[in-house]
Amino acid sequence: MSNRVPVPSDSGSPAAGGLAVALNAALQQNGGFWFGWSGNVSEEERPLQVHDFGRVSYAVMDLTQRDVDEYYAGFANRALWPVCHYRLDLTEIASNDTAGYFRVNESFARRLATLLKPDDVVWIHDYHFIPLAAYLRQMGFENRMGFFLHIPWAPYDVSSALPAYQTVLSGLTRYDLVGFQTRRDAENFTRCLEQENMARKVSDDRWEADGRVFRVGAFPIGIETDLFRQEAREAKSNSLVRRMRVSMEDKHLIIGVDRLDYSKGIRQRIEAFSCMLERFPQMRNKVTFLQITPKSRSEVPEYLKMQHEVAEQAGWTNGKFGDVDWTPVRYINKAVSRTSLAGLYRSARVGMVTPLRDGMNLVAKEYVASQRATDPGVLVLSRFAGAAAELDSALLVNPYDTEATANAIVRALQMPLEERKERWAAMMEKLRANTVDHWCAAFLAALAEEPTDVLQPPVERAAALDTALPSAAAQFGPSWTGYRRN
Ligand code: GDG
Repeated sequence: MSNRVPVPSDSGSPAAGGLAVALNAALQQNGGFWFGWSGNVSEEERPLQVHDFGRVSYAVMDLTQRDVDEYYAGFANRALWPVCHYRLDLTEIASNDTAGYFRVNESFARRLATLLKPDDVVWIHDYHFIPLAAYLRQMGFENRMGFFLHIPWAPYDVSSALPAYQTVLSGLTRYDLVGFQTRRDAENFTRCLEQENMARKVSDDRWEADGRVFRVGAFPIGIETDLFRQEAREAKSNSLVRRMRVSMEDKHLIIGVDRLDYSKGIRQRIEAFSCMLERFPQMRNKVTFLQITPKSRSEVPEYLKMQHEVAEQAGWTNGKFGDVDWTPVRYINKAVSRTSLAGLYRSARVGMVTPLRDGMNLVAKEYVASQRATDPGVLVLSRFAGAAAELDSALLVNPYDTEATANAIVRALQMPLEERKERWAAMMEKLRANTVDHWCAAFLAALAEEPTDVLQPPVERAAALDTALPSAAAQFGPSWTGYRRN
């Protein structure tokens, strides 16, 4: 289950993108449902729309405008997203949104309940659906249920700023397996449990809450490494890649690819590029920075604001350093095809992946996978991306430190071939050992393992979730008419 469902087109071909492909493959193997929001808004309650392709059924439901405003644009993207990315300054708390989040989760749970068979395994993805298992458990479902968080989990002092924090946290204890991208996220989460006295450790990765044992682990997501390499190799003939190469003349290409999101540090990255041009004048007219940034979540005001900020930073750099025959920053707001992307990565001497905070960051992995073994480019990677735990042979930077990032760009541009090859080979080894298929299989295998632990009587602790959930509904529920954001 995921918020968006990649329903294949009538041709039956699965949606592109590593995650969709991996999950489709796992589902095709075992047969099953992929359930979530259709992406459509409808004011009447319409039946589930089910599309069958092979052994997989894609079941989607519409949401009302109010649902979308409160659950998706509201609680998920204005509270959970910023808090999980350590941005309390951008967090907006509105009781209507909180109520909407739980209401919509309950409604998804009710719909899912009509599909569930007793031996079904349920795998729920991402921050939109944290309390889903709690609702299903309340309805009496004892199926194996796993949850994977694609974004970071912040330390206690940050996480606890979430509205309905305890209810959200205890909702996660209702799964059999809770997966995070990195050890750091998993530890942040278990420390939150300890701090709230909500669960006790049974063994290395097993915890107990209210008589149920659940597992917590790190499952770093991967990409389709070989396929991406192949796509990059074949992109030689791609017309967009060719046009780009011709227009570059003999300059080096630096590339950045991100959804337009404040967590990705795009403005700070362009600033570091500017700083590099300022401090190293010999680099002027020798490099071009291409930033590909499809717009996202434009319905959230903070995203509109940053669209302007990034555009302004790019314009400022071009105005200051550009010349009649050289545009230092090429900033585009549209998406390009996956093949073009792979080809552009391969053409770039430097890949800049400098988020201020990121669960994993697949662009870092895609950039590395796309490189030529004989002449690989250099990855400049933020220490605050989950990918840094695996890709520690990249040039790791603190994206808040503009001058240090500028120095890293120069170091990357001047790095001798031997060092580039060594660093790249070390990273490729990791990417081959942990593809998206491995990730999928590892999570599902861990989820299938039944706990064998013999439990001691539970220790006394804060209110059990079964009582906390209805009270959350009452506290934030429809009868609540308090503060409403304009
Ligand atoms: C979340 C977490 C975690 C981007 N522009 C284009 C394009 N893309 C593709 C990239 C990459 C994907 O979008 C972005 O993935 P990321 O991992 O970088 O970031 P999020 O979207 O924030 O994803 C993240 C991820 O979930 C998976 O668990 O790694 O930390 O935030 O695949 O290539 N693709 C095409 N054209 C574009 O213009 N075709």
